[in-house]
Amino acid sequence: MISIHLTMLVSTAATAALRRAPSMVSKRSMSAITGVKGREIIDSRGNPTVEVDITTAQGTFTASVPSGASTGIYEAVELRDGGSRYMGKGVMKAVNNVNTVLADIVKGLDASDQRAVDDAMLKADGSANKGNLGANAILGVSLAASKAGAAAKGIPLWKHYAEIAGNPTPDVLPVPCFNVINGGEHAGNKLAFQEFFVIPTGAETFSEGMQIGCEVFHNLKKVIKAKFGGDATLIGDEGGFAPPCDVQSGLEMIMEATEAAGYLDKVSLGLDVAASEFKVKGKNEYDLDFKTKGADKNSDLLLTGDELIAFYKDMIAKYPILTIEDPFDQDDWDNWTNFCKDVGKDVQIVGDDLTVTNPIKIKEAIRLGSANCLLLKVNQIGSISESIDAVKLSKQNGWGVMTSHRSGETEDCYIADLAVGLSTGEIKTGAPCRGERTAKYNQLLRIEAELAAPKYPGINFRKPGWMG
Ligand code: 2PG
Ligand code: MG
Repeated sequence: MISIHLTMLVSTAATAALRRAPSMVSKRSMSAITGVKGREIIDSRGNPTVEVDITTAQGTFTASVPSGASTGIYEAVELRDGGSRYMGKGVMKAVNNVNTVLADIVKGLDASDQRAVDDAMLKADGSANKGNLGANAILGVSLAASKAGAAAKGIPLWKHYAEIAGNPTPDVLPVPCFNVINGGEHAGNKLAFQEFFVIPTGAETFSEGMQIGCEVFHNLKKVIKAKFGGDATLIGDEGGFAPPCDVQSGLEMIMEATEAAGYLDKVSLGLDVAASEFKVKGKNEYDLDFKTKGADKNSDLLLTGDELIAFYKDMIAKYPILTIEDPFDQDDWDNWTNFCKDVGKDVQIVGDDLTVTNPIKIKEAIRLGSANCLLLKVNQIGSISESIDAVKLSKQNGWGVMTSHRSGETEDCYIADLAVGLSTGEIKTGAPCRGERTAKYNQLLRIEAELAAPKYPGINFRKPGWMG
């Protein structure tokens, strides 16, 4: 009975489609959004996050939203349910906003017109920080629409992003920054700094860079095991090791692993300090022992802004460090500015919590000379169009742009397409370990294979070509 009914339905639809001559089916109607469906899924840390399906005549396109742990206080609002379900981290309110308000607004819009889709949602939210509908709800729709838009044009996602942004040469693969040691809020060790990058600046191609990153990673495991035993080779939130080391011995072990792998001439290093996490409130001080409480605390690790600058300069002199992210707290503009003016010519100073992918904050950092690179995190601002605005503004002012994952991730890999489409020249998406991290690196390997003449900027990752 049921199968007869279904057959009748299908044949009625088929007849209707046949009656429409192909020329009558406009491009607009092929890419018009006909369905929007949100749901709650689970991220790499076991917390709920938003996934959205967008349907057009060409099918259903799905995207999901990442989530940070060391979030900046000026990021767009991630709507969480509160209460006891999932320790308050449920996202059913955001999902409901996708399925009601946002679905009503975007249905009928052309998915390939990203700006129109995003603008309509921003208008409906009406707040400065997406606090009404939730940046996680809005971004889910924005991302899924971008995938539907690429399909409507019959082009890969990276090319669609390039077209939206006006990038005529989307042929540059990003230099991968592999976060091989995890600390800060991303690991249970005492290490204050959050991320330690191995950066294969001396590779000739992206795939060679991948190989170098993986081989150094495996060698690092051996170095850590020899020093601290097997228990110390457990991994943190972004797939890097989380040994009981301090900053300098972490850098030392990475150098040792790089030498053992035979790549001393091909590897540079980088740091994400994530210093907002350990700024002492109301004082010009940073507590590098912030994870120790009570009497065991080491007061030698309490540094003033000047002392922290001196420490960075010492590390820069001793190790091949080319990039430092969030060296100071998100509101500590003076130390940012002093430091960037001092070392910014040779070392990239990356704004994450400071700039939150927000053009207003980026303009201020440009005006003061507080940073010289944008960390691009789409969920800090909450839409693809605004993310592109942030990238163009940064590039037009001579900044580098590092595309970034979040510490809570999904298997979705659109940031790989974004890095190529916007020629960001650099990307960080964790260690070459854990599926939600390798999903992005693997998508970059696919794009590299697909491009006719892929470029790899290597040491020129701060100026990869297209400058907005
Ligand atoms: C960062 C990120 C990603 P989180 O600080 O740069 O590595 O961490 O997503 O926790 O903010
Ligand atoms: Mg950061």
